[in-house]
Amino acid sequence: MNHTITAEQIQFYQDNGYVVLDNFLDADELETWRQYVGEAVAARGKRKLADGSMMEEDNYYARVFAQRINLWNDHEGMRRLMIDDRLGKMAADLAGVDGIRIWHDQALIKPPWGNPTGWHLDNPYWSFYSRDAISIWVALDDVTPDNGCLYFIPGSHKTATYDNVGIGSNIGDLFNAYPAWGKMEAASASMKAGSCSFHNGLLAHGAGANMTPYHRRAMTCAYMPDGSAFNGQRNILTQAQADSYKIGDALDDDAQSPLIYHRSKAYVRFSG
Ligand SMILES: O=C(O)CCC(=O)C(=O)O
Ligand SMILES: [Fe+2]
Repeated sequence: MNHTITAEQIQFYQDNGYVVLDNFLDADELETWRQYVGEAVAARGKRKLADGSMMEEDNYYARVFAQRINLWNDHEGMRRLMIDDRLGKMAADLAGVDGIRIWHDQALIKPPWGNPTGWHLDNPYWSFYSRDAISIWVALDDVTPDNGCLYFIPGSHKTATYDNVGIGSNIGDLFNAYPAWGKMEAASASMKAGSCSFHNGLLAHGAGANMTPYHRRAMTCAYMPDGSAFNGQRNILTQAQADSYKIGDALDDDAQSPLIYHRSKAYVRFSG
């Protein structure tokens, strides 16, 4: 795993809200990620969350991507891949924060001829608000504008608010809420399998349609800066968990949101 982050990459991320890192996984690691993601997703069936509280329905959204969340919860290999301090340090360095917790991982697999991913922001959906929230997106297949690579509006994280525009079938609805972004050009992020990108949780992003007869597999993880507080939204929490927090309480439950890296603490690395 190439987990070095240069000062130039940090600056690019801070300015643009995203960065593409080529050759993140080597060939063996890529095979491991593909295998574990394949096993974990197959074992889920239609369950998006392990406890069955979110199920995939047969609708437009299911043809955007198969979404299976927190695979680290119920697949030992995925747990080892996700609870990795090297990933946490990359995220912490790019975001400029001291500690990184997993908010949720997710496999996002566009089916052959899959629908595009509408333009959206991530962080407004989550149970905490942070201008430093960050996600990794790892390409498990080569991605290009042909099969649903990501697109970003560079710099949009700087002017984003927490106004949430749900992802629907009109891919450009976000631009009704943010008309200035609608006049900007998007950057596409073609990547070889094994490369990755990071994007800020308030960066406008989406993905194109899959115009190929093959799957477009991605493994992603959304990270929460350590010290973030509950904002009243349930998102992926159970109702009991959400009920146990008051707005403003720290989301510091290591069983739900493991701290995978902190500058001032030593963490055991689980690799392979
Ligand atoms: O993979 C996609 O189509 C969308 C990914 C995305 O929205 C994300 O990782 O936040
Ligand atoms: Fe997203």
